[in-house]
Amino acid sequence: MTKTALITGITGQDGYYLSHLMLGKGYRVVGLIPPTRQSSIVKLGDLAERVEIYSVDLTDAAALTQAVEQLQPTEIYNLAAPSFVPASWDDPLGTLDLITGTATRLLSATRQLGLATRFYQASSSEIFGDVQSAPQSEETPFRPKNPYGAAKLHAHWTMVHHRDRYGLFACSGILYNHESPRRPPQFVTRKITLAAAAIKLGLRDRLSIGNLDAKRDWGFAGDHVEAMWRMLQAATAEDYVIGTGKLHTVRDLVSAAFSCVGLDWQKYVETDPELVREDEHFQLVADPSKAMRNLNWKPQVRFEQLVETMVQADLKRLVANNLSTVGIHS
Ligand code: NAP
Ligand code: G4F
Repeated sequence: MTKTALITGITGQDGYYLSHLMLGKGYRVVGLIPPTRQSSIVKLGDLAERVEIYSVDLTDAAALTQAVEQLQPTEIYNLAAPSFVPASWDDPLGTLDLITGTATRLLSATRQLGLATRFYQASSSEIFGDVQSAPQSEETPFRPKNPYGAAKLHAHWTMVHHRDRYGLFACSGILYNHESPRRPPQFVTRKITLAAAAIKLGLRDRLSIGNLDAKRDWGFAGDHVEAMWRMLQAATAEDYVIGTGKLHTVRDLVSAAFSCVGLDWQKYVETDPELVREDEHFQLVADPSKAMRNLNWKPQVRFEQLVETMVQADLKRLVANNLSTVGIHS
């Protein structure tokens, strides 16, 4: 029988890579998209015709339950979230409601309907927040430092409660930063690769950036969605830390991106104190050994390859757009 995968946040970066993976495995893929966000379907590009769309407001518990009852999914991937961390300070309650609320509503629906649906919660390294040690594993204490991290932690605990109390097959992937040419331009990787490409093509001459010494564990989105799927195929429902285990600075990122286009980054990059986040002294880096051991998962794409792919994609896109500046964000 054909398996059905239900995905919230299907129009985001991970939604695209996960849909691609699931379609390749023969799943019927259904995206739950709110009526107000139907215009985002265009972001699915070549997959728009291959996935099904179910229009539903993710904040409407009854409508979500009806969707789950009708679709009878084999697996649910709950990816929808306002995912740009600084924005969560502007709307903490909206962030909490969408992230925690959607997880709770979907888990409750699965439980009430008595389904054997397997549930994936898109958690984040931001739940570790102000870490006291590095790298972080599934045993590391949670100390979120922003409304986004707090909402993701609440969603995580809600999932754990449903697993422990009701026996649902549910798990969290605690994912570190993962990137691709589909990453929106406000995130630092894409901001940099887009700027390097635009400067190379003579479309702009500066890039303003925040803290060059900030560090992250950057992997490829395609690798990380593979881990999501593997978690739901495991014999037991468990949570996993997913990342490359390697730290790089924003300076490394800028240097790698500009060297892809043969430019000296120091001539074009300026720092803007307004873009520096407070209190970023911590080192968020994964210890993915549990996923490597239990899921036989490991990242395939190296940092330099990832940056190169993103820069080349941005060059191609800008050239294809007739060198227009559409889509360039400063
Ligand atoms: P993304 O590209 O920002 O996509 C987010 C998705 O959520 C989009 O489909 C977006 O719809 C939808 N969404 C946002 N706000 C919404 C709202 N108020 N109501 C309904 N839908 C809403 O994020 P991603 O990079 O694919 O990440 C997928 C998930 O993993 C997210 O939950 C994110 O928090 C989490 N995560 C990501 C990373 C990472 O490094 N990428 C790391 C750890 C965890 P539109 O397309 O209409 O905007
Ligand atoms: O690309 P970022 O904005 O991603 P951030 O905040 O780490 O969050 C991403 O990863 C999380 C998982 O670890 C996800 F949960 C979350 O949804 C999202 O996908 O910033 C990365 C780093 C930060 O240290 C930031 O301070 O880059 C630093 N940075 C330095 N200058 C900058 C800039 N970030 C942005 N966006 N813009 C800058 O100019």
